[in-house]
Amino acid sequence: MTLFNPNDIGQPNGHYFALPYSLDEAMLALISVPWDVTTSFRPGTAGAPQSIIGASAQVDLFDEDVAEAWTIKIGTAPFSARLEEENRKYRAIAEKIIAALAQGIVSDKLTDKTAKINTACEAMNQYVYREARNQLAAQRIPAIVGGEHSVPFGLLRALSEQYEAFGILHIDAHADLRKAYEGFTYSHASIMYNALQLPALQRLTQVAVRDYCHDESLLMQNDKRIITFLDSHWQEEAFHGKTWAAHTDEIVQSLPHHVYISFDIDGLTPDCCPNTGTPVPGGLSYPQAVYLLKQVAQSGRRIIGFDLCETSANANDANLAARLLYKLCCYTYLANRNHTKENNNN
Ligand SMILES: [Mn+2]
Repeated sequence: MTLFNPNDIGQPNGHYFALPYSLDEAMLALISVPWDVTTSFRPGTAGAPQSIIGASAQVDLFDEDVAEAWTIKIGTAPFSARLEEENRKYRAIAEKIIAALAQGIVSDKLTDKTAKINTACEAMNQYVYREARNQLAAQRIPAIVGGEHSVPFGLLRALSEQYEAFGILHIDAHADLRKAYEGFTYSHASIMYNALQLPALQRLTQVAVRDYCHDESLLMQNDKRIITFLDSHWQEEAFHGKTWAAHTDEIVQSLPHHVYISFDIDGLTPDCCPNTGTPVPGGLSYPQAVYLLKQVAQSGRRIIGFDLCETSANANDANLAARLLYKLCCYTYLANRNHTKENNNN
């Protein structure tokens, strides 16, 4: 093997950040899930993992918060060509369903097609679940690069078997609390509703939410596990002088010891991700988001996994996502540095 020099330009090798580490030696495994079957508005997130891999070769591996960042063993799980193929096939069917729904058409044929989509999404969940279980069994921290936001469900299921209790830090423009959407049980708009059915989920802390329906607002009020830091509330408080540091402190305090981070890129301001599926004005700036992640990592909490979803395959969007992904990896490493593999369940 040629010697790896973190100061050199990355040489694309199919791995995230063009890192030389094999999956076997990795402490963190990035699982690509090229899937956008249920995307309602604008597809294209299925191409994001490949675009992010391409853009990530340009990310400088020096990190201001983690000096030894380039030594972090970030592994790239193998790409599933089958999943990409299935995505193409079922996306075409889903588009017909979504178009028919927009015209108010209801038919048995449509119901049959919707059932097919739900079966395909279950198979995708099963794939992610198996991948996540394999990584956990090998003592690696599993993380997902999406894909639309439905894709981490299999990973959340695997984590809920691994840990007695954990919380999710959910950064997103949307609440994702719909009980199915457009007939799709495993919709991008339902991921947190589905996550709440997992027995180990003790807290769902939502940040940057600014686009949600009435049913979702009721669930936010009625399920005591959910704490939503609505975008409008903190922005207004900021107008009155409350600092982002003070907000961040409240967000971090709401989280239990074991934290999973679910990062929908549309939680950021739309200039950060102009081509994402459903952009909404408002949201966190990139530095605000990074500061929040850093505070979680430095709080003594343990980050047990994460996902980064809803990035478009567009090269500019993928560039920002690659940098955000690196920060997620660095802070996950930082949060786990003092935990040994032996006390995995502590
Ligand atoms: Mn989402």
